[in-house]
Amino acid sequence: MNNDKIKELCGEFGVAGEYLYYEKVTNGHINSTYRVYYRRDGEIKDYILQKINTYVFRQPVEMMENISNVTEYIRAKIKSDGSSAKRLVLHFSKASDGNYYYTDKDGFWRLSRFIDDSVTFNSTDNLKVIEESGKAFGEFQTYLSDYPVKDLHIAIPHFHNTVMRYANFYESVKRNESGRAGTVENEIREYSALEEIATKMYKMQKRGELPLKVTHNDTKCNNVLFDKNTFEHLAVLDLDTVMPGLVGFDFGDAIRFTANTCAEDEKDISKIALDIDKYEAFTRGFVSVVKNSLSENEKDTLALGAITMTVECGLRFLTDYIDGDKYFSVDYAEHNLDRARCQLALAKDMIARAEEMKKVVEKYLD
Ligand code: GN1
Ligand code: MG
Repeated sequence: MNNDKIKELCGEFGVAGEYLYYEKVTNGHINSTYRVYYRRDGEIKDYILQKINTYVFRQPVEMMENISNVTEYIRAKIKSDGSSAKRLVLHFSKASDGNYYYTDKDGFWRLSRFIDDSVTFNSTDNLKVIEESGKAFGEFQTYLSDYPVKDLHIAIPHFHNTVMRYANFYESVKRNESGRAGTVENEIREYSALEEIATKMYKMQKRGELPLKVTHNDTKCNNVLFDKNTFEHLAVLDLDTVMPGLVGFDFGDAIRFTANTCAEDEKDISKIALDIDKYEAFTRGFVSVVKNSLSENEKDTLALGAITMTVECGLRFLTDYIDGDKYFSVDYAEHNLDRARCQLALAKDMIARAEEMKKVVEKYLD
C-alpha cells in the first residue's frame, strides 16, 4: 500500500486536510486495516480505512447495510437519554455517491473515524479491562435487544453452524488439498471426538430451545475500545459478523480468546489453560448486564458456549490448514496448525473444568 493510494481513498470518503502518514494495523486475520493521520485546523485527525476481504464476506454491500443500520440504532438509543454517542459507537463515512463504501479495481473499502483517546488490547492481565470488555459486549446485546432480528442480512451463512463446520471438516480431510492431512492424524481424531459436545447448542437452537438474538459473533477483547486513561469501555468494533445468533456464543468466543492463559497461537501446549480469574472477570461484566434477559436454557449453556466456540474455532483453523491456508491469514506455514492445537488444549481444559465454570456463571446470575 502506498501513500498516494491511501490519500486517494480517503479523498473518496471526503476526508479533508493535509495527509500525513498511515500505519498498518495487524491484529485481524481477515480484512486489511490502516490507521491514517491527517492534519486539519491545526489538529491531528485520524481514521480507520479498511479493505474488506470479499473471499470471506461475499456480500459486502449487505454487510455494510447491517453495520450502518446497527450503528445508527445504537447511536439513537444512546442519544435518547441525553448522552453523547461520539465515543460509544462507530461512525462510518459516506463516499461521494452516498454509500458507506467505495469500490475500485483494488477492492471494497470503508472508512470510519478513529475514536479519540481510545486504546485496544490484544491481550491483557488487567481484570478491570476484562470485566469492562464483558460489559461492552453485554451492552451491545442490550442496545440491540429490540432490533428486528429478521431485518439483518446473514453476513456469513452458517457461521456458527457447528454441524456444518464438522461436515466441511470431514470433506476437507477427504479432499486433502494440501496433502497435509496425513501429518495431523492425531488432531483430526481429537477434534472428531469433540463433535457431540460442540454441536449440542446448535441442535438445541434448531429444536427451539435457545433463541436467536442479535449477536456480535467476534467478541475478542481486541474488538472493544477503551478510554486510554480510565480503561472504561467505549465502542465495540468489528461489526462485520453482526447476525442472528446465540448469546452463549458471544459469551463463549470472548472467553476463548480473553481467558486463555496464552495467546491464540501459543506453541507450548503445556502452558495453555483456562485462566479462571480472567474467566470470572469477563463473566462478572457480561452476566451482570444481560442476566435479566436470559432464559433458563441460555443461563445453563453459557459455559458450554465457551467450550463450543473454542472447539469450533480450532476446527476452523485445522480445516484451513488442511485446505492450504485459504481463509485465515498466516504468518508462517504451521500457523493455523499451532492455532488449532492451542484451541484443542484450551477446550480440553475447559471440558475438565466445566462444573467450575458453571459455578462462576451462577454466582453472577443471583
Ligand atoms: C477472524 O479477523 P478477525 O480477527 O476479525 C474470524 C473469527 C475468528 C477469529 C479468530 C469473519 O476474526 O471468526 O474467531 O478470526 N472472522 C471471520 O481469531 O471468520
Ligand atoms: Mg472479526
